[in-house]
This record gives sequence, structure tokens and C-alpha cells, in this order.
Amino acid sequence: MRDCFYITTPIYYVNDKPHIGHAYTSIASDVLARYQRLRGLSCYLLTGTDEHGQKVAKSAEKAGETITNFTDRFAGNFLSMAERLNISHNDFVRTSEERHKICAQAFWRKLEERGDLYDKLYAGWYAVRDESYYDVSELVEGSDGTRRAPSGAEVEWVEEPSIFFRLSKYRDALLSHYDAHPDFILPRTRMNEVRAFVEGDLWDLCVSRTTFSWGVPVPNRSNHVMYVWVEALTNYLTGLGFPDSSSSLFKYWPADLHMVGKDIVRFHAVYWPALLLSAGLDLPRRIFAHGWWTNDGEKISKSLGNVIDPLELIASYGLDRVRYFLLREVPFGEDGNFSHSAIVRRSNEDLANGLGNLCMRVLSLVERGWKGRIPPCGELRDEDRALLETFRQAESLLQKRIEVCSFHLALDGIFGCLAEADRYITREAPWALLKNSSDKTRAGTVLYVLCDCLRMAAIDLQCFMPASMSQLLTMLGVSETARDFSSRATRLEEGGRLVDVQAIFPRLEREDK
Ligand code: ME8
Repeated sequence: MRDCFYITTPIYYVNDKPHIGHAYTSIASDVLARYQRLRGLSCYLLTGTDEHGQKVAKSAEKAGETITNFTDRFAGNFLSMAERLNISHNDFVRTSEERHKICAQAFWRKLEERGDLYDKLYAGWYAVRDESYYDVSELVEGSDGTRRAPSGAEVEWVEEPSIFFRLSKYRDALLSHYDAHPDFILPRTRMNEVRAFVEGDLWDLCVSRTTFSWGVPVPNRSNHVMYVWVEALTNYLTGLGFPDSSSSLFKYWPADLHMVGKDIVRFHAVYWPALLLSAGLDLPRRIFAHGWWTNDGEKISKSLGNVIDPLELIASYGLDRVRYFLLREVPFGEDGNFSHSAIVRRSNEDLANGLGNLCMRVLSLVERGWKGRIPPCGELRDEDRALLETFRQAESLLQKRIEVCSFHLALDGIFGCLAEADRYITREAPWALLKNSSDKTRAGTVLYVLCDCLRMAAIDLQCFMPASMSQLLTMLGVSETARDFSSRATRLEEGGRLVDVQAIFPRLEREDK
């Protein structure tokens, strides 16, 4: 078994500011990366920005800025978004960097050596917003009666001398790969969509442009720049030092997971594997295409003025509430609707009333009865053992759920255990036991059990809410070296000192926002 793991986010276009959708993909990828590291794997997480192509060039022109100024500014926004979201990326690739140009051109040469590239005039439809070619059969009629891409983007007729990639040659190889790896694309419903596309008329793909120059030049072909998607996909190799085969990072290839939104599944599940087959490189192990966020039921778009800024959300609610909400509210893979009232409700019900309240009840009793030291664990009764067992066994379920990106179920499982702990504390009523000195040993045992359960829950929740769970583990006196999954099976030290106990996740009052 490999002891390393490689996860990528899409590289985001720098034509605009980051919004909640970008934050969502990055947070989900980060949760997985942190989870794998807590399991002891060396996990590499790559993110970055997609800076070439017509869409970015046009946006810079519209803003009246030089392309370099414009891309520097927006790439800076994406980098700072990653930092503000506490994304634990190992590298951030900008496609305007020299190392990316070297990688993309080396990759291109491999396709050329394989004899998979040929010259032809492209005459067809193109959507700049999607940076995507469409066959006429795919176009739909927009509400204004014009021809549109299935995404709703405007399309234009393009005719230009181009270079094509023999995508059709890889049709059978792709289909057999999907057959042999039914979980190559998750959720499985997306696999059906991809398969239908490949089984249909799989045309060769146009991979160079000659009507503008903002891109990576095609080697030895003046006037041609690479089609932005072909070049952008190679960022996943740039991040590992390709084409330098001696790069110590190349051990991470192939990617274990390309995390993407459902809008770009075709590029990752059809074009990218075909290109990799041509280049003689291993295929990624999995592509997960998550769903789409809307705002109060409406598509998020700049023209509707309803773009949700993740930095504003963090400022209003705090980062970990936002991270929790995004992954708990909607089954990962399905579409979801954002509303301020929903985030307040989730935060109050689960984090304030659930986890926060339980922590405060337990820790304040420990402070009161044992001067802030973890009480000794007396003889365990069946009910104590049952609760501890519930938490111990939760780990394998968590693993199964996280490995298929079922974040909502993973969280649901952990909060189910916490609800069990809540019922236990109500039943055992340690506050009542504490009133009677002869019951103090029993009260201590109950609180010990609860502290140990909180420790396990906090370990499990670290990948979702790293800062607040690190704070909780510190409060419980768990050392920094005992917070990974291998330490989960140990026990909390009796007599250990609680540190700096304070309320986590106080209630939010703004239900009306
Ligand atoms: O497509 N809901 O970049 P991009 C959920 N540069 N996720 C959303 C979303 C929404 N409303 N809006 C955006 C590109 N996303 C290319 C990628 S990769 C080699 C090149 C997320 O800036 C989602 O992950 O348009 C989607 O796939 C991605 O942002 C698109 O970002």
C-alpha cells in the first residue's frame, strides 16, 4: 500500500474574486488532506490559479489593466482565500509561472511523439465563459432565443487554424477504464453522464488557438498557444515537478483524487485521462464531482448581484462554523442552497447546543469538582462501557464515509455519538452526584468517560474544524503528539490538567440575517 496520497483542487480562473463555490471545493479537499495526514499518510494537497485563455484576457482588458497586473491581483486574492480558509495546501501553482510552461510544453511533446496531434481548421462553436468547444448538437436555446451552451454561456462561431488531439482514438480505452474502475468518477450518477458522452460521437479535440496569444506557446509552432484546458490540466503535474523525473515529489503521482465541481467533470474524466494515456502516464485514481451552491434558491452570478463572499462569511460567523456548515448542510455530490438563516440554525443546533454545550457542562464540572484535573476513572458500569464503545467504533465508519467523500454522513455519525453522550450525561446527572460526597467517585467516573469521548470526537472533527478542535484538545490537556488516529485508541490521562477552558461556539443571535 502507498504511504502517500495526492489531492488536487481545480485551479481557479483569475477573472474574478473567489466566491463560496471556490471556497467549498477547497475546504472539502482540505478536509480530506487533513484526514489522510491524521491517519499517518504523507498527503500532498495542490491548489492554484488558471491564468491563461480568452476569458482572463478579456476580463483584464475590460478592467483596463495589463494582464500581468490583473492576474497578479486576482491570484493574490485566491492565495489569501486559501490562507483565510485554513487550507493546508503544500503548493499553489499559478499557470503563468515558468515551471508550468516547462511542464505543459514537455507534456505536449509527449502527445506529439505519440503521433496524437495533427493540423486542421477548427470551424465550430466556442463558449469563452466555459473556455469550451461545443458540438452544435449540444447547444440549447436560451431564454432570449439565442444559441447557448448547456451551461447557459454565450457561444460564438470560431474558425481558426488549429492543432487537434486524437481523442477518438482513446474511446475504447476510456470505456474499459470506466468498466474496470466503477468508482473512478463519483458520485456514480456522474459516471453515467460521462459514459454517455464517450459512447456518443467522441470527436477529436481542438487543442491549440491562433486568434489570441495569452497562453503557453505550442513548442516549435509560432502563432499557436495551447488550448487553455489542456495546459491547465497539466498543473497537476507541474505541482510535482514534471518533467523532472528525479523530482522527489513525483512519488505522489498518480493523483488519488481530483476534487472538482460538476461543471468540469468532462475535462477531468474524459479529456484528462485520454491525454494522460497518450502521454504514457498513469491515470488518477478518482475524480469526485460535487454539486452546485445556489443563493436563496437562485443561481449565483455576478449579474444577479448575489455572489457570496467567503471572507464576509468568515467575518460574520467564524471560519469553523462556515467549514462545518458547508460540509454538513448538503449531501456532498448534491446541489445545495445557501442562506444565512440556515448557517445560523446549523451553528446553533449542532455546534452551540450540541457540542459546545456538552463541553461546557463536562469541563465546568471537572473544574468545580476536581480543580481542573481529569478525574480518576473508577469502576466502569455497562452504560459507561457502552458509550465508550460507541465512540471507539465510530472511527471505522468515519473512515468509510470520508473515503467516499460522504462528509455530511461522516459529520452526522460523529454528532450522533455526541447526542448519545448528551443523553448519558442527562441520565447520569453528575451534577447531582457531586452534591453528595459519597457519590463523588461515581461522578468522577462519569465525567472521565465523557472527557474521553470528547477527546475522540475532537480528534475526528479536527479535519473539519481544525482551529476549534485543536482548542478543545488543548483544553482537555491532550498533547500535540497525541491527536492523530493512532492515538485515538489510547486513553485520556487521569489527573491531567485542563487548560484555558472557555466556551466554544457560543450561540449566534442573528436568525433574521
Ligand atoms: O473551471 N457551487 O475554474 P473556475 C459549487 N479554471 N462549486 C462551485 C460553484 C458553485 N456555485 N462555482 C464554482 C475552472 N465552483 C477552471 C478549472 S482545473 C484544471 C481548471 C467551484 O474558477 C467548483 O469546484 O470556474 C468548480 O468546478 C470550480 O469552482 C470552477 O472554478
